[in-house]
Amino acid sequence: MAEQVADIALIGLAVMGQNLILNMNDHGWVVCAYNRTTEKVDKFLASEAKDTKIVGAHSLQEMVAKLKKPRRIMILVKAGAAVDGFIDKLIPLLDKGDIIIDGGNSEYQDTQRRCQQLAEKGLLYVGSGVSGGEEGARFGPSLMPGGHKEAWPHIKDIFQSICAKSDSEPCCDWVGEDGAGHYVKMVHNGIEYGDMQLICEAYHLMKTGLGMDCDEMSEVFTKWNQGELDSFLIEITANILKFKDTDGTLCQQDCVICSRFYAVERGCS
Ligand code: NBP
Repeated sequence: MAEQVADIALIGLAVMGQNLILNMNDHGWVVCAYNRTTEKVDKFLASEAKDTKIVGAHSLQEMVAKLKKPRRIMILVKAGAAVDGFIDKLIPLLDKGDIIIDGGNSEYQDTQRRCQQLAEKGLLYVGSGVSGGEEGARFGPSLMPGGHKEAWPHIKDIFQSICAKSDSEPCCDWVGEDGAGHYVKMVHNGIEYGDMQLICEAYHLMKTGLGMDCDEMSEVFTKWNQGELDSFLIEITANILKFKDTDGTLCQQDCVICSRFYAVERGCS
């Protein structure tokens, strides 16, 4: 039988999973990495995870056997059927009191349903919003865990060590029962997308109404970022407008704000 060495397992070695594992490793946690396509486990262990305490598994059985008890397993895969698929495969491998955490962007009603499903099996379930993208996952995300509160004492230290800090306060606390974590993440995303829509409407008015060029608009966003509107989105908008592609045109990066600016360019704002 494998030695129970890992504090937590993380399923899903795409951008979010890999970065969160490296973040956990930096904070002293031993993580067992697993992915559906197991070649990615080997690739990760041989590259980014080389010379760390991170261990890997090539099957869910092997992963579960490497975990300290109560077992803590975080899933960070595409929301929807992939999450249900892993939960169904994990249930027969786990013991009462073990904890499954879904850190993806799951729909909160799915999380409510999964809480009920796992409560019937004596397992604990947490649905956690994770915010901050790739950079956040690596160096400090905002975490919004909710679900079965009995799980919180077992995951609190891990979550509050890896999350972002605001004036040394962790950007992570228990947000409530059932699908509360994913509900909060949904509201958070709604605010973020509303904010991006406002930025794009401001761009549209400045460009088509006032005839301003990108440098002039960038100056306005830079000024806005020094006052009440100081925020990540206003800051990157100022930078996007300042950026010149090699042909001198507007930034063509693959991000939401750039693609919306292009929608304005094409007259379909
Ligand atoms: P993706 O959302 O691109 O998912 C890729 C992962 O899902 C891989 O591990 C892949 O395994 C696995 N997967 C897929 Br796709 N279909 C599967 C299936 N049917 N069965 C089992 N595994 C499957 O990864 P991500 O961008 O790292 O995001 C992970 C979660 O975090 C998502 O829910 C996302 O919405 C959320 N999130 C993302 C961000 C961000 O900035 N990217 C921010 C906040 C939250 P494979 O390698 O075998 O194909």
